[in-house]
Amino acid sequence: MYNSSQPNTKQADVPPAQPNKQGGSESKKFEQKYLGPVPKALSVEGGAPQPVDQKNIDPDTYTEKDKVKATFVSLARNSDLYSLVDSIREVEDRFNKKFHYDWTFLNDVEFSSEFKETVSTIVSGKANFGLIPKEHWSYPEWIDQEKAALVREKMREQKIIYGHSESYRHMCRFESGFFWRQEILKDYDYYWRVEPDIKIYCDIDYDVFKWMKDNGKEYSFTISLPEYKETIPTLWQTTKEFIDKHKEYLAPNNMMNWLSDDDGNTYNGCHFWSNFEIASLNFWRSDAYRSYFEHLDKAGGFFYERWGDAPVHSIAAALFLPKEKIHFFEDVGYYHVPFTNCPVDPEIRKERRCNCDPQKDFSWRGYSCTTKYYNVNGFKRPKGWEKYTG
Ligand SMILES: Nc1nc2c(ncn2[C@@H]2O[C@H](COP(=O)(O)OP(=O)(O)OP(=O)(O)O)[C@@H](O)[C@H]2O)c(=O)[nH]1
Ligand SMILES: [Mg+2]
Repeated sequence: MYNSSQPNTKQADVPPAQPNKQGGSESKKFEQKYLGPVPKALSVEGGAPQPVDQKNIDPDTYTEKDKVKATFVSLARNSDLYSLVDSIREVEDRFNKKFHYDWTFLNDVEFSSEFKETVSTIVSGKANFGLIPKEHWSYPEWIDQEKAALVREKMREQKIIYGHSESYRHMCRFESGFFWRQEILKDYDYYWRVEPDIKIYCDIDYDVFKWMKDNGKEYSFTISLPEYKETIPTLWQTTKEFIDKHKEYLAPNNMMNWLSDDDGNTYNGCHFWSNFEIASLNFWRSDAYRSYFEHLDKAGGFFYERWGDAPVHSIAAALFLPKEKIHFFEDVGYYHVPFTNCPVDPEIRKERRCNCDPQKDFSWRGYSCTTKYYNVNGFKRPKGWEKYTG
């Protein structure tokens, strides 16, 4: 709402702030979309749903100093430039042109001048470019590289998605254990991960970072689904060994029952699709996560199997955070091939000017893990979800 070059000047496309008086005639001028996400409610058996408390962002009191230390983060190759430009455009148009948060681009080789010049012209905040140190994108000394190559050969024959790829493994290990350690991110507290070729379908008229911070959220997602089991044969066993040694890291009120259908014995594969994340960098920087990552990294599964950053992040968030710190953004509208999140309630699509087809929404389908997220949290599902299950 406030432009860094024009503090206290409201953007034209956000309505002027009015006193936030409940019940007064002025309150009509506030719409939920300017104050935060659509509020969730708890299902109460036999009773009316109970709204979940949400500390909204009052545009009347929002000033430049309320901005959070946050940045977009995009890991990309030089060859991803024009696919990433499309994504940046989406995020800028729907959100960041109103807030001007910085963008941070990371690469394992130097960005080309074409890359830097092109993205710099379309971001509305500052653009940072980071070169990933070699030790964050290479084999640790305990990995047997021949064994790793044999695994890739076998996974190619088995046609496991990205199973043959060496760079994909470095990418997943980097996104799990290293992006949040980059020097260039040290002054930021929150980030929004943006990948090439994504879409944002709805207007986001409030500051998502501030909303996350004010409401104590540390991790958020738009799509969740089960992982391909062939990519993570020993991830759960390795996780259980860690938890057995470090019970102190398990959050009270965690979401183990979202990850497991038998009290932690086996993993059901549910994970947040990490190509979209708005989250706290400080969560990854915590002792619990650092020590979990180190344990996984020593076990070698990033190379001897094909552990993805999505299940790794998700297991950590679900176990080390209390469930109320994990938020489902049902109203931003998101696409990354091949899945879509599109609000199924027409009122929400209208209010937030979404340009997506609810028939393509993945949230309420049989294969989605978002249904289970609603169940374990006791949330009431959005109006009309039952028409979008098949
Ligand atoms: N610098 C760099 N970035 C990479 C490399 N491989 C992947 N990335 C980036 O890492 C992110 C994830 O890679 P993707 O290829 O999109 O992986 P994915 O989302 O699982 O698969 P897709 O369905 O192909 O999108 C993207 O932002 C890529 O631009 C690499 O070798 N170097
Ligand atoms: Mg991708």
